[in-house]
Amino acid sequence: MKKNFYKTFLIEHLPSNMVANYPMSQENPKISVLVGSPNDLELLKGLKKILEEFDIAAEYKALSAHRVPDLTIDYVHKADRNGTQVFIAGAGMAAHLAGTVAAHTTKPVIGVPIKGPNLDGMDALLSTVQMPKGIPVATVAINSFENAAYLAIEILALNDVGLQKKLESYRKKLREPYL
Ligand code: AIR
Repeated sequence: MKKNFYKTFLIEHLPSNMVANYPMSQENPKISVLVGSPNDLELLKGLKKILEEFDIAAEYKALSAHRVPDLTIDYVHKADRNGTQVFIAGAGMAAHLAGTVAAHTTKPVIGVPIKGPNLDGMDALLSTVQMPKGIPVATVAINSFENAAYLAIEILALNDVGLQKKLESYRKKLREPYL
């Protein structure tokens, strides 16, 4: 109770970059994963499994940059303040979700273009990857939420030796079929 009061006090009174550096309890998500539609949520199975294997707390939300822009922006601000270190944003078609997230946080944003019904995902790929200079979105392959998860883990591992070790043993396993 005391701890929560202290945390709420910090969130309300300190600049967000300072709050983000305050060591949050385990239940605070390190990674926020957004998709543009509830229909996209099923694509997150592989990503969820990877984050669980690496024991990383994450939060999952369906939010559309076009249909609920206000809720999307509110969520990004809150997640940023609550300690999210990396955002992953996946959307299909005219995919502006990752760019919108990036506009409202200085944390790294990983974009995942989702394959839609018409252009084989090229529409979302180009909408996500072609950010004008100044505000980047690190874009992974079409539907590749798994690579988004690994990239997010690599970013977190910059400040986490335990996570770095886990990544190294995962990479060793990848080598096995070639030896
Ligand atoms: N979308 C929804 N709002 C903005 C975008 N870009 C995307 C979703 C989904 C596709 O549009 O990410 O991949 C179709 O959404 P729905 O809800 O019609 O299935």
